[in-house]
Amino acid sequence: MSSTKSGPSLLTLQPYNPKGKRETYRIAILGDEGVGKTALVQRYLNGVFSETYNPTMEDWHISHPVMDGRICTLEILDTGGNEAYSTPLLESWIRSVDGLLLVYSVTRRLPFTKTRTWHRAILQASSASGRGRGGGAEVMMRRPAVVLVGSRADRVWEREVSAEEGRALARALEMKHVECSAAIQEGHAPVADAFRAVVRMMQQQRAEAHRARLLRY
Ligand SMILES: Nc1nc2c(ncn2[C@@H]2O[C@H](COP(=O)(O)OP(=O)(O)O)[C@@H](O)[C@H]2O)c(=O)[nH]1
Ligand SMILES: [Mg+2]
Repeated sequence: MSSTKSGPSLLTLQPYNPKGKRETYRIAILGDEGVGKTALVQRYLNGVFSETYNPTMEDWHISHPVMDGRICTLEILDTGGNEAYSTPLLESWIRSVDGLLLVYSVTRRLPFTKTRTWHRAILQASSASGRGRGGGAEVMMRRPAVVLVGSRADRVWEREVSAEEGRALARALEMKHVECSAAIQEGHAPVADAFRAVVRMMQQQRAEAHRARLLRY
């Protein structure tokens, strides 16, 4: 006689959502000044693109992406990328989010090279003990989900960083990689793919943390 299991299997990765509440995730957009962080956010949220450059200080946005037929809440912190940022501010941003889009421009070599420095800062901030979001031990040890985003892919004649270099760096640093352009309408430029990829990674991390907790008890 076959038996039917009730409840989710421990081995099935489902987003942790104990009371059927809407899942909420928080991400920050990091990367050098002028690489296209704000343009990505504006394309994703409002479907618009502006040629005008307005430096960002620190802007919060909210969106409600649909993942697997369910609406979730995504809080987005758009940062300025100014090198004068104090380390404590950068660390507090990194510790307050579940995931990050680390952005470089495919048209500029230097910001691409500096993604390694940003990545080191992310690792340092997220491994500092006792100060993780939520305070739980498993939260302290977790690395945020990171997607490496090569922006301005429409500027093919200005390209300085190949797609393969981007993919190789992402592989080496255990990140996902997406190339996109905020200047081109969705359908041709997968800006939303970058956001969906980080939400998917955050869902998986949360499900894994939940499973680890269940296995401990
Ligand atoms: N052609 C093109 N220009 C872009 C793209 N993304 C940003 N820009 C331009 O690059 C400049 C800096 O972009 P912005 O998003 O403000 O950079 P941030 O400092 O990283 O937030 C602006 O003039 C944008 O219009 C893109 O995908 N394609
Ligand atoms: Mg900006």
